[in-house]
Amino acid sequence: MRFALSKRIMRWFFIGLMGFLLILVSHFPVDAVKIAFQSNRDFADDALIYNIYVMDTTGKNLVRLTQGAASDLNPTWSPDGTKIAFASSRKGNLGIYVMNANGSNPINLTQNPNGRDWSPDWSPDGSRIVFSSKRDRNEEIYVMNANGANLINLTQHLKSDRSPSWSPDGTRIVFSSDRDGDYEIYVMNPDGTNPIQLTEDPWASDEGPAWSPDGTQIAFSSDRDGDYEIYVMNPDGTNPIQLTHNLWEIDFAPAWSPSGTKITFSSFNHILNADVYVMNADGSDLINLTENKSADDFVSSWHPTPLAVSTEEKLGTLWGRIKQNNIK
Ligand SMILES: [Ca+2]
Ligand SMILES: [Ca+2]
Ligand SMILES: [Ca+2]
Ligand SMILES: [Ca+2]
Repeated sequence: MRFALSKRIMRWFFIGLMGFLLILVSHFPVDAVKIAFQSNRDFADDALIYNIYVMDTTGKNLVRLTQGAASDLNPTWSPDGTKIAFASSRKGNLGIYVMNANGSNPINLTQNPNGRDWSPDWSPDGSRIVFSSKRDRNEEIYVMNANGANLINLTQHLKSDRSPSWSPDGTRIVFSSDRDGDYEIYVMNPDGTNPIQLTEDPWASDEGPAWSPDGTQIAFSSDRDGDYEIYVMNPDGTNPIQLTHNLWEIDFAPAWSPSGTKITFSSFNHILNADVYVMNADGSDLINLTENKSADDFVSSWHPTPLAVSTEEKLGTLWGRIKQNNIK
């Protein structure tokens, strides 16, 4: 009797909880997914002056976030979607900046007059930013707090180390380096220890790694078949799969959608016009998102919040956020 009663109470408790969550969900703001990228569309096509723009996932509703004749490069959304880290030459040499997601309040984090800092990526908890820098004459990967404090050189290697991407569980950083003579993909711990080489193909450049949101794959670009294509592989370097087959086009800078079902990448075509493309994570359904022949549009980053359309998906998003906040 007592058992049956407590089961009934539990059932009503769950119905009540689900109702409460549904009411919460209907009032819960869910951001549409946006994609940030860099473009020189406000300047002459051959000008190396870029601003940062956002568009929706169909390439529409373009908004320019930065302005001015300095170059703003490598936009990367913070894990909570409120900020964008980027590299900018607005103080002469490239430095790492953070601005609000609407482009307001840009702050120079690196304050570095020597060499260039570029290619930022966030730790999954948003507390740190990893980036490439040429400040000590060869490219190294540095990490700092998200406010610019506590800068540490992670690689300390005489060859070029670049393009860091943090694993979604926070335990590894993947990057590319030419330390064996040509560019390969490596992983290391977030303190720089235990670097492990993942790819091994002499004469080909493996570059621009990006960890998938579920942690199970690393996308990268490689010219191992003669020209640059987008590949994915397991995080231990096994099972590389070629996703693009765009002969004579330089396909590079892959970036995952928050759900991991799509990948954007950038491509220079045969007349060296760059556009941002999107495809399914298996390489199917390729679409040119920027379709802009008169300017170079490249290096994309997805807003991290998944687009929720149905109530079930909204509930899933909400539940994910509740879990995330509990972990914090
Ligand atoms: Ca180095
Ligand atoms: Ca190689
Ligand atoms: Ca290609
Ligand atoms: Ca273009």
